Amino acid sequence: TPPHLQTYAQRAQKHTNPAAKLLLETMERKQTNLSVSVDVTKAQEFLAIIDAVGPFVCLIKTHIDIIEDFDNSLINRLQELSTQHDFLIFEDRKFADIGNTVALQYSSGVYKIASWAHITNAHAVPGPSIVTGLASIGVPLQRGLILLAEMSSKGALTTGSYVEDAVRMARARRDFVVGFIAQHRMEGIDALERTDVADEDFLVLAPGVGLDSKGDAMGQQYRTPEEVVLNCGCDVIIVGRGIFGKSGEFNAESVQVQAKRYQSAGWDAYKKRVSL
Ligand code: 5FU
Repeated sequence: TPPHLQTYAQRAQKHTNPAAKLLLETMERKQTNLSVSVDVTKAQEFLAIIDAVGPFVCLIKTHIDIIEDFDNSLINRLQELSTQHDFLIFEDRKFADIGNTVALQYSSGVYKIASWAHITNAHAVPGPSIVTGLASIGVPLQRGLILLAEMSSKGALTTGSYVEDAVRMARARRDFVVGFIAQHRMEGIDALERTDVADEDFLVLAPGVGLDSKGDAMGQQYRTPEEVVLNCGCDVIIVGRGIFGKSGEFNAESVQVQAKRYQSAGWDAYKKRVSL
């Protein structure tokens, strides 16, 4: 049975990467495949949104470098919320350099991403050495890496053989690479169909999800949770502005209404997919 037709619980039992296993267990336990992308620039609003959506998500996605008033206490608070509300943390860092540099960017500097993010991501463009560099830091800390196979933006260059090569890079490091940012499940691509690895299970995290809008003025494109999860076999829906609205306009009640709405839409699509 291909991964997208198995339940998250079944997949959690078999997964060998600690971060992916924890994520799948969390999805099953909380009945949610929703990840909220908290793209706001003030620490207080960032934490308030996370506290509000925490009960409804499996994963909080961050861009830690957009916070204007960052300090280390923010990370402590984020970790407390992660424990309190039972979610994992995904820093959407999109590493894109040589192995030695990304290892330093991942472990060091102001943010020390590896010390708090269960999952981070990288572009495939530098080739396999980017995975080797990040793995040197992430594997000992039981982290997981997501490769960017397909982007959601209009005119993205992530097409054709680039996507296939990203999947080949992931297959070469299954202890650390746990999935893809993509718009479709990758086994659906003919050139990538394989039967020799029965236990291969990559999670597909899909950004570009919205129920009320088709896109924004800067090339973002949205599809519904049903299109993404049921029709295209993605596992996690990533939603930003569809849930929190505009940066600087936090309203706890409306954020929770939207988070519940996306949680149900994502979970209903998943139940249909696995025939529950
Ligand atoms: F890799 C990608 C991608 O292909 N599309 C994205 O939109 C990442 N993203 C991120 O998901 C982007 O940087 C935002 O943080 C988030 C989408 O936010 P939105 O408000 O739901 O459009």
